[in-house]
Amino acid sequence: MTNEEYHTFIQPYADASEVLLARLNVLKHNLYGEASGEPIHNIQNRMKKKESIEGKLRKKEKEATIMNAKDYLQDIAGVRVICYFVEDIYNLVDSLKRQTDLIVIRECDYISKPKPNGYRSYHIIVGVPVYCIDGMEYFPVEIQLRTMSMDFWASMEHRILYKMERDDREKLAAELKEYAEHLVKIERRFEQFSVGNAVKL
Ligand code: 0O2
Repeated sequence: MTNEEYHTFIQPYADASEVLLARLNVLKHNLYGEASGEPIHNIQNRMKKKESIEGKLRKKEKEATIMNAKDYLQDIAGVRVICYFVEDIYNLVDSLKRQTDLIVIRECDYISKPKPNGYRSYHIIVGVPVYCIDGMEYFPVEIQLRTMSMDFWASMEHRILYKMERDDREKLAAELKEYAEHLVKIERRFEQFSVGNAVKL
């Protein structure tokens, strides 16, 4: 895939991502009433780089073409939503699902069923309608919803272990799994201190 092909290809995915960011920002401000806090701490987004698209296609044993990227990759546009509480994640997912012009392509709840290594997050791939002069087409955007503690763990694990070769892999993986379990406990403790149980001074 040439640089030019990549830039033309990526544009509608970037547009879909922008549409979704706008929707998430609206939910950030109005999902709960004034008295309660906002559900979202911060939102990050990224477009998959050309080299990363090519690498992922090669791993799937597909030729690195634009056609294959469109057919086999659904995480070209990615949005990460960092929330305060687990409940916020489920409320946001419900609200997104009620937006009838979005289509749910795939979802995976790694919160109720964490990965064996301790990874937790809610993944949902939605088809976002993008309108252009030729009409409308859905483009997939992968949304990862996490609490701050899930994000802390996943970001560190991504940095030091995920897809890495290390001699101490097994030992480190066991230690990280233990930390993931500690974080679940801390998260639950924080839930007990949430707004429902507090009055603003
Ligand atoms: P990167 O480097 O973040 O881009 P897919 O791989 O998307 O075709 P799959 O296997 O269903 O299909 O994806 P999954 O398991 O839902 O994971 C998608 C993304 O979630 C990963 O993207 C990671 O960003 C994140 N993720 C999943 N499992 C883990 C984990 O164990 N640790 C961490 N830190 N992140 C995880 P990529 O493309 O694999 O990686």
